Amino acid sequence: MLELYHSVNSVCAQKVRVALAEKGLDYREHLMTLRGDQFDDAYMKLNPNAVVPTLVHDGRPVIESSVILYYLDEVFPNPSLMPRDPHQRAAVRQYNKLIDEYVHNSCSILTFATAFRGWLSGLTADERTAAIRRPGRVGGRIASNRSYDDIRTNHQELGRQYRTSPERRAKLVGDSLIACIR
Ligand SMILES: N[C@@H](CCC(=O)N[C@@H](CS)C(=O)NCC(=O)O)C(=O)O
Repeated sequence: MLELYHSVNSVCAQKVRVALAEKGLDYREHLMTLRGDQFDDAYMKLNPNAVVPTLVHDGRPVIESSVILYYLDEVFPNPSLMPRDPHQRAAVRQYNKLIDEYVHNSCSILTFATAFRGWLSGLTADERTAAIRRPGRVGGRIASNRSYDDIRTNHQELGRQYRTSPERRAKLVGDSLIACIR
């Protein structure tokens, strides 16, 4: 059985929902609010990073959205989400690596703050700190001027790779795509 811990707005979770839809796989949903439930002990046993998504397959967790995509493609190979050509497969991994290692990290604090702005602005400073639970990480990123430069640089690089690659269709969708997100 497949189970997916996810949240509606999370782009990382949307990636996995697209893959599941594309492969026509049924799964049990665990919809998270990300307003503290990501820190529940039971959830952190599945995903020690306290983020979504987490896929659980026959009781065994798989974390990290890109790793989950590769896992699903290996375990449920039809239809394949990867191109057949090894060079194009390498291009898919390279594109994902850029997103995982740079793009997401540089913008995650801002996107989290934007998505939860309404909720966060209604809390006191102490409540906000308790809710975020990672004051060091969040505060450090916000205080750093590099954050804004990182976001700009990484997104420019993402756009450059996407625009200049002859395999750009393959990078995003492999040889076929009809996904419908639910
Ligand atoms: N590298 C991770 C990132 C996951 C991630 O940051 N998820 C966000 C939503 S897009 C989250 O759960 N945030 C909750 C939090 O930071 O407390 C992945 O690709 O799965």
